[in-house]
Amino acid sequence: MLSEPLVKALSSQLNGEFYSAYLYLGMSAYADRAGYKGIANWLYVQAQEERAHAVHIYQHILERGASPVLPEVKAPPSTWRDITELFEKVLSHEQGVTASINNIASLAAGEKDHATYNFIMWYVNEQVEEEKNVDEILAKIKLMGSNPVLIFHLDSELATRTFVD
Ligand code: OFO
Repeated sequence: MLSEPLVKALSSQLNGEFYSAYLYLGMSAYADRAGYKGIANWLYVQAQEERAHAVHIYQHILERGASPVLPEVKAPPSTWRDITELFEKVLSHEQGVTASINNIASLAAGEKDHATYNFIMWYVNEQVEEEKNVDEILAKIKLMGSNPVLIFHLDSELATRTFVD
């Protein structure tokens, strides 16, 4: 059975994952309207991944005999100065998510809840991957400057991403 503090922390993370999905969905719409169809696809797939992250936390809470708390998901911003600012926000958002996941890992370890610790380790590893991917995209965007050919190539590259649950 999950402890109260872990139910609270995992429920808050569940809510945060849905917020991430909302944030990336809104970003995807912005990129689509700005003509970056490939970037829009990458963000849309990211939103699908975030929803899957939320659902897996929901399932873990239930499997451990507790009830998830489901508060309101706050609305994300809907507009960005440009694609650089958008990906800077993705990176800082993911860094915040990493801190929150690490807190849950510390809490589970402190309580000797090995099942939750093992469960949350998947997220710890996922955050390493997510931060690395966004960091690489951001570095490319900064190198490209306003070169339309390079931007086109990056957009085409990001158009190939597909969702894998
Ligand atoms: Fe769920 O990994 Fe991003 O937020």
